[in-house]
Amino acid sequence: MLIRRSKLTRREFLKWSSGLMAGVLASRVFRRPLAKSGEIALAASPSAPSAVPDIHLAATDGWIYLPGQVPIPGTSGQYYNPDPWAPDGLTTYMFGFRNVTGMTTQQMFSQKMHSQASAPLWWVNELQDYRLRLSNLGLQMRPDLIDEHTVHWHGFRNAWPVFDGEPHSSLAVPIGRSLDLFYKPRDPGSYMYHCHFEETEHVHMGMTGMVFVRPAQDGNPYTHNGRTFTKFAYNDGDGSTGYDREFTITLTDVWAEAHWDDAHVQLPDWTSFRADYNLMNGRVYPDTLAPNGNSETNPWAYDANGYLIPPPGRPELQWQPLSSLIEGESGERILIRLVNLSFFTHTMSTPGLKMRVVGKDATFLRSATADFTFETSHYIFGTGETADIIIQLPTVSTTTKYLLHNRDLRRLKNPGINGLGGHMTEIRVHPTGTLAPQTIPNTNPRP
Ligand SMILES: [Cu+2]
Repeated sequence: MLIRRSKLTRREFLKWSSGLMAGVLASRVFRRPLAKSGEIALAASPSAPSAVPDIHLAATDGWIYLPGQVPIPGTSGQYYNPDPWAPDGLTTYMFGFRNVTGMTTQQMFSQKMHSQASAPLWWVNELQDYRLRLSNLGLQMRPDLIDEHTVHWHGFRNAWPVFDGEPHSSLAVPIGRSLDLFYKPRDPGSYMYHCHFEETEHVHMGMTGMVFVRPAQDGNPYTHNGRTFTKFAYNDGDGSTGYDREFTITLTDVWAEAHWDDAHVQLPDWTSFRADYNLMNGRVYPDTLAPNGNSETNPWAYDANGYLIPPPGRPELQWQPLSSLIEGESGERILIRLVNLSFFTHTMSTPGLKMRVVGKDATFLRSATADFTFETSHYIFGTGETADIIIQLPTVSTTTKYLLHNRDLRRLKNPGINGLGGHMTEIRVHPTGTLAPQTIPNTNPRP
C-alpha cells in the first residue's frame, strides 16, 4: 500500500478510479475459470463423459412470424407487431436458443440473430450421463447489452449449484464463451428449461423450451388392456403409462410491446405486462397445424449455413420449427407432455376425448399404496408446471378430428384477426395403416 502525504489530485483520483472500474468490469466480463479455458473441465466426473457434448445450444436473438397487428397507441399506422425493423416475412423480435450440435465453428457463429421459438426440444434417458454445452453468441440487435445467458433445467435436482444455471448462486456464460453442464437424471417425466439471466426479460423474450426424461422401463414389453407397449411415461411396472406416439406442447406468450421495446432500444415496464399472443411450441393457431420444419424424419435439419429449413410452403415459419399437430391411428394411445412457461394459469381441453393425467411436474401420480392418476376433459395448470397426459384414441373407420385448446376465449385469438387463434391444435385420428411408427416426438410420419 502506497502511503502518500499529499492529497490526491483530481487527475490522480480519476486515473485511480478508472483503473478500479476497469478492474471491476474485467472481473465481471472475464470470469476467471471461463477466461482460462473457455469451458469448465469435467475431468473429475466418475463416468468421465466424452469431450463431445451430447447437445450444444447457442444463445442469441432472432425474429419469428406472428400473424395479426398490435397498434402502437396514439399513433396511426404504427405497430408493435409487425415490427417495422423485422426482416422480410418476419414480425417479432425474440431472444432464444438454437441447437448447434455438430456444426462447424463458422456455422455456429452464423446463427447469431437466428434463434428459434420455442427453444430446441431435447430428451435424456434415466441415469444417462448427459453433457450440454451452452455458447453465448451475443445479441445482434442490441450490441449495447452485454447480457450473459444460462440453461436452467427447471426441477432438476442438481447435486452442485454450478450446473443449475441460476446465475445468482452459480455462474452464467458471457458473450463469446461456452460452458459445459453435466446431468445424470434420476426422475423420469416432463420438465422445462430456460435462461435464468435477467429472467423476467430473457424468459419472456423466448429463452424457454422443453426437456424430458425417458424411464428406464422403456424397451421392455408390458401388456396393458390387451395391448403390448415398449414406450412409457413412467416406470409403472404394469404398462399403464404405455403409449404409441408422444407429443410435447409448450405454452408461452408474447407481449408485443416488450418485444418491440427490446428491438428498438427501449425499456419495457414489466408491471404493464399483457399477452397479445398465446403460443404453442412457438406458433399460434392455425400455424400450430403446419408441419415441422424440413421433414417428418428430421425436423431440425439445417442447411450449409447452419440455418433451419422451413416447413414446405411456409418460409416465414423457418425459426418456429416445431409442429403441434397431433395425429394417431384408430385405438392408439398418445402421450401429451404439457408445459406451461407462460405467465398465466391455463385450462386445456380436449372436448370428446378424456385425458388421463398420469404425471405432474415429473412425478408419477401413483405410488405403491395410492393412485392419484385421474381422468378429465380439461386440465388446469399454472406457470412453471408440467403434466403427462395419456389419451386413449377412439376406434374410427374414417379420419376424425378433435381439438386440444385453451378454454379461455381470451387465449384463443390473434390480435386484429377475426376467428380462432392462439392456444389451439388438432388431434386427428386416422384409420389403421395411415401412419408409420413414430421415432421422434411431435412427428407424424407416413409409411
Ligand atoms: Cu438469457
